[in-house]
Amino acid sequence: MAIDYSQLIPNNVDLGSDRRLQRALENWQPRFLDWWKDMGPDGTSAFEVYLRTAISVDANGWANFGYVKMPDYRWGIFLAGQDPDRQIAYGDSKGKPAWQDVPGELRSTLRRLIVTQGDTEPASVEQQRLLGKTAPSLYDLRNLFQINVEEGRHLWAMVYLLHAYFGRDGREEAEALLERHSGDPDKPRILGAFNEQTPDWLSFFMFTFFTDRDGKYQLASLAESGFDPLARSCRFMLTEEAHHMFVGETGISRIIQRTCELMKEHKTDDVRALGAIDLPTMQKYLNFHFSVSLDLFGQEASTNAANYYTMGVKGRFLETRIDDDHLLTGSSYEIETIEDGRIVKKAVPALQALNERLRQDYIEDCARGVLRWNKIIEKAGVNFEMKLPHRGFDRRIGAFTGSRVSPDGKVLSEAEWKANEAKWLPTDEDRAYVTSLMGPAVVQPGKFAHWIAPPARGINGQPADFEYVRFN
Ligand code: BYC
Repeated sequence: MAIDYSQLIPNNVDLGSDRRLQRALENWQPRFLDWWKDMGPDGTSAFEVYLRTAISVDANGWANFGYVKMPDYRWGIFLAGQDPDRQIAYGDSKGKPAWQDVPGELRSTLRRLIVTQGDTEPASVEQQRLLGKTAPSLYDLRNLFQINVEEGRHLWAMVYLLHAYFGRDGREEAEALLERHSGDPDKPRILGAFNEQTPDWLSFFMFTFFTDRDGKYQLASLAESGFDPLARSCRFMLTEEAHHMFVGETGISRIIQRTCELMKEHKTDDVRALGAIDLPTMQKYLNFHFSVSLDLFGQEASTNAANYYTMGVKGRFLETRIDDDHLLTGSSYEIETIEDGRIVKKAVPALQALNERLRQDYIEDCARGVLRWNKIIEKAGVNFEMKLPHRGFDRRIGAFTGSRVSPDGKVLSEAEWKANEAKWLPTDEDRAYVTSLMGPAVVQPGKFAHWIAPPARGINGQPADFEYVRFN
């Protein structure tokens, strides 16, 4: 029986008027639900979760709160409002009207970017599949599920573009998005960080702080795309993304706060003996997630990035606010690289350095969050400072690959690295300790696991003991 998708899938793309598109989505939707059942949050289909659902893009419509069973969540398709006069802001097509359809010569490039973006969304849901079993509170459990359903919606956003604009190839790519799986040796996800595990809540909060923030910067660059439907999709996705980073930042803040409280109360640094997560262990997790996320920006000098820009498919962060010629053909940009065993600064054509420039914007944003974490530590009177490691630390993509760089930016021999690695990155023992603190899930309203402080306020103004998840 035909499903009325304009009813079932809230949307502002007039789905009801396009039979071909409807049929394509009718085909894909049950596969998505099968994937959600098999690879989404484990054993949760009967839970009723206090979720926000977007039913329109305006201020009142994008955050509708209510109890929803996740398989019944209405994964809507929303593009930010259209500016009929929008012009492409950069590259060879600068000043031309934004494209409402895919220019033939950009078809494979755009498809590839949309697929790469789309691939990360279900990947993160897969990575977080088991976390519900060890949630430190109902509040946190609800936030995990909110993020999961919204990553699902972001997948829908990219699948909509593939179905609506890329014909048969697009439909095949949409299928493949459900066939690759995080960490699968035969069919892995496309980007490295999305094949790592997110086995515990410290990892989850670090992931949502660091890796979701890559999402923010990549989406912001794609929000500058000359292909208007992509730009508008990404602009709306960014609205939801902010909550994901909030969960990461406040999650880590609350762990820091709890740890510092225990350190003060018991006048000790040895908080492991007290069942909390010590600050040096948090620093190691930070180092890991930061460096894995830096890799997501690609090579420092990249002809792909130069081509994306020149062709008008992917811009810079807040492109229109930058005061330059938006062509970048004559300018250069300084990147760091390794030459003769030393880290050196080197000017490269600015067009080639766009990945690095975006990475730099990202690093500055991360640093502001770390500063806020340090304020909590300082306020507690504890003598410890969290730091972002050097951008060359433990990298697998780009100029630093194959070199050993310490967190403070010294190039090391393999022996020096080996002698210190356990101080800088989580060891098996650290991971086992953090895992030992996880679970079983804390399910009494208003109660929190011992190692994390309660949040400053509830979701949507709800009280501390609100029943965010009802188990049925
Ligand atoms: N892993 O010239 P380069 C999010 C490949 S997160 C594996 O630098 P380019 C989210 C690259 O494909 C945001 N391979 O590449 C967060 C290329 O391959 P070819 C996701 C990698 O294209 C949390 C080769 O190396 N969105 O939304 O400039 C939860 C040369 O590299 C990696 C996007 O990424 C890697 N890390 O840059 C949920 C936006 N890096 O051409 C969601 C779309 C590079 O030699 N993607 N390679 O076969 C892009 O804009 C670009 O593909 C990248 C790579 C920036 C990722």
